[in-house]
Amino acid sequence: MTPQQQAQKVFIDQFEYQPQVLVYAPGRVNVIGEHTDYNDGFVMPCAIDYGTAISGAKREDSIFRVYAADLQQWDEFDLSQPIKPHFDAAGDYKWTGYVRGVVKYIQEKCPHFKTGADLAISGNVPLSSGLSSSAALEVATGKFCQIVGGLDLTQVEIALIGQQAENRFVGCQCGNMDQLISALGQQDHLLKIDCRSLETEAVPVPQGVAVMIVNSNVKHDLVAGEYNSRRQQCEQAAEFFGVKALRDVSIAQFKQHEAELTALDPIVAKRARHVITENQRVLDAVVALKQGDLQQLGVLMGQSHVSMKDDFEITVPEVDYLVELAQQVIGDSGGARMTGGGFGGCIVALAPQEKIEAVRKNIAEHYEKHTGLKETFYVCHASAGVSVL
Ligand code: GAF
Repeated sequence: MTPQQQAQKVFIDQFEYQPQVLVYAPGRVNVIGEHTDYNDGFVMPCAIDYGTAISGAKREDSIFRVYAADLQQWDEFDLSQPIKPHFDAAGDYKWTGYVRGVVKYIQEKCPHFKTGADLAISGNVPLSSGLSSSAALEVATGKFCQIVGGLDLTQVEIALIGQQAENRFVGCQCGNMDQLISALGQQDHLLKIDCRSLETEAVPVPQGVAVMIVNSNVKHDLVAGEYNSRRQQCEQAAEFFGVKALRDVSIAQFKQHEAELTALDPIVAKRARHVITENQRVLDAVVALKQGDLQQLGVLMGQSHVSMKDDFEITVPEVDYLVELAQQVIGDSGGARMTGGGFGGCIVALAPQEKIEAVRKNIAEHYEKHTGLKETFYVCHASAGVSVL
């Protein structure tokens, strides 16, 4: 059953009447440009064909009753009262933070929004795997509120409200990539996003090229992880260069001051090197994709992975190994790298479709033997962003 069908079925089971609204928002995989979004830089993700659906209906009062079908958990809050967190430090009921946070910041933007609703949520984005299940839930919630409340909000505004929920309500200082791609994704395209101007450019996935995702099944958790500290280190580096964000530092400028910054703080210097070079790799990857140059794309993805491993220090050995296994088969016909926030999660590989089975086989033969963990392999399709069905 799809998340859409599941959400509708569960709504009827739990609320015992017919839903009026069905929205769906996808997760994402980032092909290149990691930890560049909160540095005002460039990213190039695509939305994937895994996502979160909300089936719901407007109520006459101001109560939000929410049922998370996959977790079999309830939440309830009143839109006429200040909205407060309901989750605990151990991460229990964390999902409620994404829903409550979005409603809270929608109210900040649209203070008249007091429309209560019943909601059933269901999704199939693997949790804690770096494929943005949280952004999918935030964007789906924002879209749902827009529809039931008749609110004048753009897709970009919905995405940025989702980011605020994460930053100010849940406490993860994430950038804007995941919510933007969940809102703006385009079928069969990657989206180059300028995370400062919010300009986007759709770049077609070349004909015959597969987007593979392999989950290491090493769980990552952005709040508990070191994500926020990476962001701080980037801010320190920007301060050193006297700029608003690392986006404003060219590779030449970095090289000129690299020794000085390294002497001052070698860790901060490495973090800056990753972000500054990664921004350029995104721009180069756009050119490579447009020219159908998969070999060059593979080189850039490989460099991106090494940079995340050595300079940003966000990969884990299991993920490094998955990249190695994928690269062994792909050779110079495409590329592979870690995707997402890091500290576990998934790799992404782009290669001609004929390579899919060989990549799958090489990983199946070696990964579990070597790590004791079983991978999960997905072939995904670049998909459209949030929709009302
Ligand atoms: C996570 C964050 F939520 C994004 O904003 C982004 O920084 C990403 O990690 C790393 O590129 O998904």
